[in-house]
Amino acid sequence: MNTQSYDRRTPQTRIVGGGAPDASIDPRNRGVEEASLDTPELVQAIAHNLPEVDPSQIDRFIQQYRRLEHLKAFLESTPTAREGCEPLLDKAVRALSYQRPYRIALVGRTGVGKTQVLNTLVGRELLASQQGQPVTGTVTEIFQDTSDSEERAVIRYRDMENIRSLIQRELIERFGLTDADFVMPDELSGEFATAFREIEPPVGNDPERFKNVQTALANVMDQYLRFKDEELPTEFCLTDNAACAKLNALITENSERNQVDKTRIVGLIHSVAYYIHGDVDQESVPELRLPRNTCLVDLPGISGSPLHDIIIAEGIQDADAVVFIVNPKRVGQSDEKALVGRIREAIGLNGELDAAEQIFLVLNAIDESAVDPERMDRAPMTELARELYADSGKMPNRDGDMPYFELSALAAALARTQLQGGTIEDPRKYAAIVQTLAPEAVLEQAGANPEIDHRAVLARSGISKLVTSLNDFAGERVAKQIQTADAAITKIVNRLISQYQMEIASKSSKTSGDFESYDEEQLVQRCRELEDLLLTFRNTQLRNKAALTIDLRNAATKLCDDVDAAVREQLPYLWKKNVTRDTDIVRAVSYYNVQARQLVSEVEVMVWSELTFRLKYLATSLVDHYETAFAADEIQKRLIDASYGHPLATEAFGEDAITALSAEMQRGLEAFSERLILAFLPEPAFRFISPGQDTRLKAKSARGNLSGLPGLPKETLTAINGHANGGKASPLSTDLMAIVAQIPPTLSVEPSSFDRFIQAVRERYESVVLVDSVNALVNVYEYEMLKAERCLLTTVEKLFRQFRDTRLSDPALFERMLRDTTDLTVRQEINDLNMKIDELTEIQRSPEG
Ligand SMILES: Nc1nc2c(ncn2[C@@H]2O[C@H](COP(=O)(O)OP(=O)(O)OP(=O)(O)O)[C@@H](O)[C@H]2O)c(=O)[nH]1
Ligand SMILES: [Mg+2]
Repeated sequence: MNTQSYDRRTPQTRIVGGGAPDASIDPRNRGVEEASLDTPELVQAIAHNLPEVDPSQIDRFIQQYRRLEHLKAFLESTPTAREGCEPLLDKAVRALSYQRPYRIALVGRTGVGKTQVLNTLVGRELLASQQGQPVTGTVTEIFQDTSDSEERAVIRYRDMENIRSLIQRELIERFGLTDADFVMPDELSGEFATAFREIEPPVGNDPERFKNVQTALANVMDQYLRFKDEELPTEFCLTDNAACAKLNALITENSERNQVDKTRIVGLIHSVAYYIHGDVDQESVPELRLPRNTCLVDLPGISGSPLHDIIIAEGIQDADAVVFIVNPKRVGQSDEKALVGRIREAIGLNGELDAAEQIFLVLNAIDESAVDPERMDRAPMTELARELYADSGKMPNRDGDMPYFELSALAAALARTQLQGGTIEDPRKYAAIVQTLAPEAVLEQAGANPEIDHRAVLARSGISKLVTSLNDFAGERVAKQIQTADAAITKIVNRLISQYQMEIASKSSKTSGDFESYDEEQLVQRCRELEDLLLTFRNTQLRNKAALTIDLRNAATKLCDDVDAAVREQLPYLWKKNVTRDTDIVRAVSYYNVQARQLVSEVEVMVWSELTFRLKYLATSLVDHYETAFAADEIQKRLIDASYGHPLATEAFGEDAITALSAEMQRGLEAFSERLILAFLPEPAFRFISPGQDTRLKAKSARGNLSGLPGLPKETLTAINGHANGGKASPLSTDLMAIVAQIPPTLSVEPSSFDRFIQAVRERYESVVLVDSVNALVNVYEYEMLKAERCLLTTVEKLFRQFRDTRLSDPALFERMLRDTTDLTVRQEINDLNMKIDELTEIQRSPEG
């Protein structure tokens, strides 16, 4: 036998083992404990604990269970939402706590046979029952089918907390005491107990009733103070006779110990829980089998004492079914009706189910009835039932068309014992009961021990009808539980959704609220900003065109210098190669003409190819210029930033994209520059030797007119120049042949001798490079820039079209766009609320609906 140190501050030890639930006072403690179970395990656990349900019910139960889990997680993450939901949430949690046993409480006046009914149902004389005086003294819970090896009972004593809450509930609240009448101390003490007894009944209350409750509570307090420092036994092995005797002495009202004030302790016992193996031989009386995980609760008799009333209220509080037992001898007496009021009051605390369905009215000990059951007057019972089910709208159909059961618990117990092969103490009494109750069950009258059909007796006892009814009710209970949970969850969810919707409405009214069109506008705006950025960049470039042209012209001048240098370097070789000395002046002149022309045309080709080659550098410098300006204005960065730094933007405007863009520009400008010189070739002014020059020189030589050689005659020069320059003499239109003719025809020539020629050559091409080519390249550059701009604009447009489409489904984009919202907090709050509503809507979808 275990003992428990009865320290006032020590919380009561929890009842463990047997797979039975904690019989804690607060029903909230019996929540859904194994929320993390996987579905198959959950199914198994539910099927095990609710064996009366069918598979579809299990499914529905689990669906509600999952909904509840989801809702709990939601409330966990949103503590403010919890406020006000607690009662409904508790209701749902309670409804879905499949581990909670099916609780059947037995109530009725003392001696009506409550304990006898319980003993009959468990199939043995487990609890004390006796005629003539109150026996059961406390809430007695029987958990069957324990898996513990040893059957045991566990007593739970009242602690100071419990006594304080009893006083609060039963005296202060019930009788409307105020602080002026009475202040509850932190500690219970002898002084307080004395003062407590002297509290006067508040006006407007029945003083006798007040005194009774006051005395009952004072007695409990006395017992507490008397035993608070004692080690009180809590656990009792039911196979140990001495332990059982000790247990009965503690818990039964009529035990010797409880008769004397000094040793009386039953008031201090909150409850006793029995963990038993149940009916080992279920096959013998299957009609008396109750659902698994049933907890039968025996209670003291009503009206026995105010404390009993309190205990009954505590015991009934969590009951699923209440078996209200009356005795035929008392039916119709006025105080029986008064009991009904108490019962209804006690059950009203629960309030979840219709009282009519929940209360099973039983007329017990029909074997004792003076009259034959066949001719019994049932009017008083019907009257009582009417009283009991007064406002429930309908009378339940229990036994035939009667609103109550008629039974003989004793006859049933004796028959059951016989069917289980047990022996009964007093066969004569059994025979007598059978004779009155079920004469047809007497098969053969063989002296003192007649042969009896025990099953027929059991049937006649009426108990199996009660059991069947309780079993059916258990099935309904699960359906009700599912319904209750569904209703509670749906109610919470709907309430929260409408609350959030109202919050959104009120928040929206403070801002424009229409975020969708706000987003659209924002995107259009952003897109326009980017277009402006690119246009501004282009315009700035165009405004700088004059400066760019000057820069480019400087570069072109340098280019011309390089061409000159190349010509200067090459000339001595060309000179040696082409111009020979001949003493014969006439021959020399004719050779010379040909040779000089050869030289000039070789220089011409060289210059053209040099130019073509070098103009590419001008193209490159333009691309460089573009890149530098692009970087200086941070165009790339601004494009990406304005596109919310979105991954699509970093890709579209990334390094690779920009490099590709300038490569394209480079290609365009280079291709153009390569053909640029070709474009000028038909220009006579650009040609080093005019087309007609050759023949004219030949004709001149044929006529022998070679005057001016090595210099050419003035008119010849004029004629040539005039032709080369569209008939007009120009300072540039110098005849190159004539200049060559002025160079001393020696093999090695002073480099400075070529100066005049080189200068004349430059005069030929310089303006084409510095003016025409530069202008053309700048124009093409402008065109290429526009091409690049168009390309960027198209990308921007495409990107923002994409943004508009994915705005809501792309959290990164949405988040970034949110930052641009002027009323960010409100927007954020509304967004949060919308997300909550989304989650709740998911929970809202009830499989029941
Ligand atoms: N003849 C007859 N006697 C019964 C029947 N049921 C119970 N009794 C007897 O009535 C007496 C009281 O029965 P209990 O079961 O102790 O009554 P109770 O309602 O538990 O009484 P309290 O515990 O005091 O509230 C016992 O002697 C039982 O044997 C019955 O159906 N027929
Ligand atoms: Mg009893």
